[in-house]
Amino acid sequence: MSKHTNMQRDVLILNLEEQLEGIAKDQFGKVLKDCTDREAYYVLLEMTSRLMDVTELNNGEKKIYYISMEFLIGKLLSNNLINLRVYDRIKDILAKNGKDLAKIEEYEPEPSLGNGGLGRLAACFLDSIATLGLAGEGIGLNYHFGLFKQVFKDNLQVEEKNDWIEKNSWLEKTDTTFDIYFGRKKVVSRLYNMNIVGYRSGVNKLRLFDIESIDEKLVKEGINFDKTKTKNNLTLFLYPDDSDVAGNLLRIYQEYFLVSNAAHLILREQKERQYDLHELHNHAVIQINDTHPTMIIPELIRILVEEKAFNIDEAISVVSKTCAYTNHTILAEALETWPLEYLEKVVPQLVPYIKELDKRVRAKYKSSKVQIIDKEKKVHMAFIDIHYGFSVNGVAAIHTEILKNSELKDFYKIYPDKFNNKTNGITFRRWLFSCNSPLTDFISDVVGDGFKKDATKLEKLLEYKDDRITLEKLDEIKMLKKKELAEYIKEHENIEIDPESIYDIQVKRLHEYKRQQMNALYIIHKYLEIKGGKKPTRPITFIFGAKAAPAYVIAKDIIHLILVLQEIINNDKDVNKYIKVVMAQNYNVSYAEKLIPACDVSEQISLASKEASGTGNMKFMLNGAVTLGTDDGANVEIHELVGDDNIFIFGASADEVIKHYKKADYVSKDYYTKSPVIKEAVDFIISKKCLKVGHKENLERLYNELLNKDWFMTLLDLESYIKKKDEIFEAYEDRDRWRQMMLVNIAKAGFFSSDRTIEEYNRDIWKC
Ligand code: GPK
Repeated sequence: MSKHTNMQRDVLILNLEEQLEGIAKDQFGKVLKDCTDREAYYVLLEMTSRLMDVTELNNGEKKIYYISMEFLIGKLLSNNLINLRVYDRIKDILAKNGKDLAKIEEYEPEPSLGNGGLGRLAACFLDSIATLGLAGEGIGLNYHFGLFKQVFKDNLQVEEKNDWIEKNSWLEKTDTTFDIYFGRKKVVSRLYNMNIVGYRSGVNKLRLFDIESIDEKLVKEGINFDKTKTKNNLTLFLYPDDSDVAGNLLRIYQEYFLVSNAAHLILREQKERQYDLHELHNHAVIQINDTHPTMIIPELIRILVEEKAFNIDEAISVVSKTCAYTNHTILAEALETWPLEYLEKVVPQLVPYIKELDKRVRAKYKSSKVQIIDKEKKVHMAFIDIHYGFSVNGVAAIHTEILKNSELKDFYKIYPDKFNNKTNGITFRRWLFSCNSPLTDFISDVVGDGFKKDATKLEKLLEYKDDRITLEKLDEIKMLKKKELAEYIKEHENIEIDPESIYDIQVKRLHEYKRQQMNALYIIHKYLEIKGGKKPTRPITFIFGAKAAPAYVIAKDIIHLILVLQEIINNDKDVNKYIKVVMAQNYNVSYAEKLIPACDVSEQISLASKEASGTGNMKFMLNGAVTLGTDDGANVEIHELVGDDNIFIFGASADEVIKHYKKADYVSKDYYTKSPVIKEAVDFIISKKCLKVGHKENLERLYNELLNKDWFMTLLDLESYIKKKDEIFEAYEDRDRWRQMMLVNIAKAGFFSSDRTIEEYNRDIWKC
């Protein structure tokens, strides 16, 4: 950091109180004490922006461009204050003025720029890239209504637009605009910047592109709008409903709009720095976050050839040395394949280049399995990345092995050196320091502050494994967080929960492979047991949070079932003393920050082989929850780190599951017929009790799905799940053992810091 900016920063920080009063006076003509919480929020926004403006930009000869359709950044105020090292001082000043930062924060709208793990990972990565002082930026889109806002009506999910952008926000409008062409159709883009400040480090930028000609009024009812009006709708929503052709085309428009802007931005910067574009790979590295931004490859090649006088061989060579690809899933539906015909419609200028790339592969490799354009004229986007990028990484050890040995094995044979693993991570600044300050402070008291820069230092906690006082204190903090959550849930869901009960939490996007339906079947099983006179030792609160894609019918049926169970169970006097169900409405990052610190049992129950990594599992562990999970994704690594005694693993292994798929020999009905426990639970879905408060159509469809398809093998693992879950609840009663498990989980979480992940990306891929 230069002396100049350092000094400006010091001056600002020395006079924080004066500054805050000055801003309050300018903006609202009041002293801070008299400001409302909302006004205080704007004062803090301005203060933080000023501090960021005098924090030096991270710089370097080579820059990372993390291109992603999603950045699920969450609220930024607390995080920015923590990273700028003024959090405690600001808190004190506010307290002196009768204000509570937590209350003020409620007025910050949560940016709605992502959907689930992939988007949240991108946000954690930006935090770590900045923290490690690497020059790097995120490039994404500025969706006006983002992902939808979820509301429950009549026990169903209803989608509403999420109007999150305020005039006064972290977004900074720039003068940069580009002309983006879709064939001959032109759209003008506009760049907005957001500062991403590292922890005790410099600042980077998140670049968000928008269209100038956006028309928010296109959205009339819910989240419906005219999908064909590209010039006006392009950045309205993340994930337009893609169940029809217009939705698919819009998604391609969005993806091309993203990458074409990115290409312009990157090439402009190379020019400003007077770099030779033949050396692009020495000054830029582009990380392609899943296949969504894959078109950056043909787009860069096109521009180099058509506008920068490269020959095609040179262009392909330099672009291939610049681009790296991360795979986040093996689910076929998420591996994009676009009909060539769609690409011809949206981006005809790219098609000759895609065909050229395909032709070169064809000339070299005969196997039909590695061709970019298949027999049905579908373009396999991932295959472009693998052939024409220099790195392919999976996001957890088991996931990368599955890519190498099964899903992408034909590619692994050709390019063994391109494949590498980068186990995901999370930023501890948000998922510990900010969301759980009592725990953070306590850990600092016990083992010192070192873990804040080097997360592996959390291991020092292990020395206190037998220390009663430490263990009791951990439990006290958990109770505090459970009480806070109970209050929040009372206020937001109007459900009363007992902090003395076990909090069992499953929060993540709703998908059949994540198997929220299996959790629901356990709840039914428990309900029936209680009705039959078998009571659990201690009350249990089952908490869910999940949005279903608007066009994903079965996922919405599962939400319906959970809401139906919530209504039946919470209103049944015989049962609600022992169990309760909470389906949190509009689960998002801010909600996660309240749920995770309060959790006892972390549900990570995906069908083995299907969850590439998971990152919620890491956040829960870090906050002292114990995992109930399958040996899938990063659970495998958690399992290895904490050992058999500190985790509860059940269910079929990834190998077994893959075999079932290969042989196509899984028949869910066999499990239903053979097991009375399974039968009873599944039948309850269409029982009179459920049909009374639920909808026949939804419940019957779900019942039939489980019985006749069950593509993600719920019934295969249900019995072992029930057994393990009973075991974990039993284990909770051995309070000493449980507290030790909490401690071990926290102590071993250091590996999952995204700082470690980013160090590995940089060491093996980016080399900045
Ligand atoms: C994977 F393919 C995708 C996707 O479209 N969206 C998404 O959130 C998730 N993911 C995986 O499902 C998680 O297992 C993983 O932890 C996360 O990406 C980040 O890698």
